[in-house]
Amino acid sequence: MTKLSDLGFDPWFETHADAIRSEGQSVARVSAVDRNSCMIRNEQGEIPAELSGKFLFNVESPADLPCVGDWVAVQYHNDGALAIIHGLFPRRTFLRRKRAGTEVDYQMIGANIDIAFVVQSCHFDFNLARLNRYLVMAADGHVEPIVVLAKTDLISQDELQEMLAAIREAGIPTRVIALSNMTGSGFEEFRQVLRPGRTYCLLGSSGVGKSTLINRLSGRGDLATKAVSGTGEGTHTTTRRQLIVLDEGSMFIDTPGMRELGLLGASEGVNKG
Ligand SMILES: Nc1nc2c(ncn2[C@@H]2O[C@H](COP(=O)(O)OP(=O)(O)O)[C@@H](O)[C@H]2O)c(=O)[nH]1
Ligand SMILES: [Mg+2]
Repeated sequence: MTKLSDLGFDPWFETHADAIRSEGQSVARVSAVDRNSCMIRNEQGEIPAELSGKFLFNVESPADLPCVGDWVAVQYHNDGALAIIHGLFPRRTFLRRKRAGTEVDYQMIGANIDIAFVVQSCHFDFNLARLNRYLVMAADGHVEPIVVLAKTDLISQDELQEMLAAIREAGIPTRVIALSNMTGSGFEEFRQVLRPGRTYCLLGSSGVGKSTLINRLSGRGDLATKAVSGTGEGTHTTTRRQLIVLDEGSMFIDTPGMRELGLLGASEGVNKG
């Protein structure tokens, strides 16, 4: 059976448990959030969850709502087939974006992420300003970043060296992993970063190779999309955010593309979904 610690519940969260969880309540992790539904993961598996009336009543901003990766206090109903969310644990780390038109209102993208891989494709996507915006976003939420330069098969060794040099010249000290999903070059270095019970996410434009990378990790192909339809909903797949547990125990939060993150400048938004 899965333990909560396998899902990332560690002593830091444990110290908050008494304040958040009332008698008769359990701890679970939010594994998917859709427009008006969510799922949680516990020791048994994944089940639908709803917010208690009192919880909803106390919500003052979107950031108060559970997001994928959050730890929550829940009560089970229907023989454990439904969870009611009563409380939200503090977030050790988070990724969030400003909501359009406001300075203070944030939308959560994911919580309790240990490492964010900021993925750019060497081929068409490499852009230092955008890379910096992602790194700022990670730093803002206390998430450790690692830069991934993907599709190295499409450029020469010299071109790759120039990109690596450009990153250093821009004063970015972040670790960089260069890889190709086609040849497998660099993949082992990427895989070595992953640890069971830790949570990762892939950030980056559409088309840079994020899903291909997750599918390669899972070794099963198409896992990212299967996990979506596997919940039986499947219609709002583009807005859905979900937690994927890989066989070796590491977890990935599948985040949407950049346009949705509000990071795209007007000139960058065309033809990338
Ligand atoms: N040449 C090359 N193509 C890749 C690589 N990784 C992914 N692709 C292709 O790039 C396209 C977009 O990949 P995808 O994983 O869907 O990107 P995502 O939008 O970031 O999830 C697909 O056609 C992939 O087959 C790579 O390392 N090299
Ligand atoms: Mg994708």
